[in-house]
Amino acid sequence: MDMREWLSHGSGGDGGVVLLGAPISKASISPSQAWATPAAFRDALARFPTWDAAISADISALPVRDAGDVEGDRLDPDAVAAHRRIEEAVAAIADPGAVVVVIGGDNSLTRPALLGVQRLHPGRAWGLLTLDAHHDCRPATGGSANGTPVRELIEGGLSGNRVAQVGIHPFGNAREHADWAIAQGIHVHALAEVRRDGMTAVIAAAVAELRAAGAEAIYVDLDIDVVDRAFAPACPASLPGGLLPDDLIGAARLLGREAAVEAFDLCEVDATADVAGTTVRLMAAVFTALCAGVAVRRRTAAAP
Ligand SMILES: [Mn+2]
Repeated sequence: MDMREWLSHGSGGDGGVVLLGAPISKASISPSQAWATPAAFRDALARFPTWDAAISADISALPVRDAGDVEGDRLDPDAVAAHRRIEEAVAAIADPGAVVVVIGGDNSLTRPALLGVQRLHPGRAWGLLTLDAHHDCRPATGGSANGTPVRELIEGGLSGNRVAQVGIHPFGNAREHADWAIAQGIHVHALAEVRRDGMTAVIAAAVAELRAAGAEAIYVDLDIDVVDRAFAPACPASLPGGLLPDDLIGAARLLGREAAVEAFDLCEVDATADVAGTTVRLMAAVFTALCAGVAVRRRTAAAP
């Protein structure tokens, strides 16, 4: 069985994974057709098996439900209404104990998706872990955009020390946005730190920081532009000198296994700008790895 068959035949996500597509791109600062990506992503899953040899994970036994796509923003003047639809759709997911995975779409989806999972699990203290070349801490003075979600969430009440960012690129951010992130108490892990210490150590440190700050549940934002532009040509803002594909795949596997992680998003890929399927297949590999992680998490939880 391949990953596409697994996803399309799954009838319930209880205790496993629920996938929701968020085909939006009107809030992208740079031109993007990221609305086209959820469908291309599902097709690319046919390239991947339901067996992850790295951690001996059989994904085929994991419950899954494809909740389909939220109505996107193509016919709207902006992304405002689609953001509302994303939040409502996530908040309405009724698969107990499922890990929610939102497939973008541009990175502006992270704010409504996180607000949605907070409604799904009320009363829990949430943390945000991003893998992203950028802080996404631009002020939302011109409205919600793909460069603003972290700032909007913090200004909306998320404590800065419950945010950790991995893979920040030396040329990815204006100084004032980097300064703002530090001033809020965001835990920043630069690309160079990943290269020096390895992804396993950096993810462990980031999760520990969020837990120490009181986070009981963690939302993981996987912006594919954290990966080097040679491997992520379909991300409008990917850069030379970024992470390698296996860094992000490894991070997804680790975070899939992490008990506190309740939700993911994968974003910023414009499938219409891809080269030889490179970026969309990377996205599919990242999803496969996180599902393998969840499969191992459930197996471990079920063991006597
Ligand atoms: Mn981003």
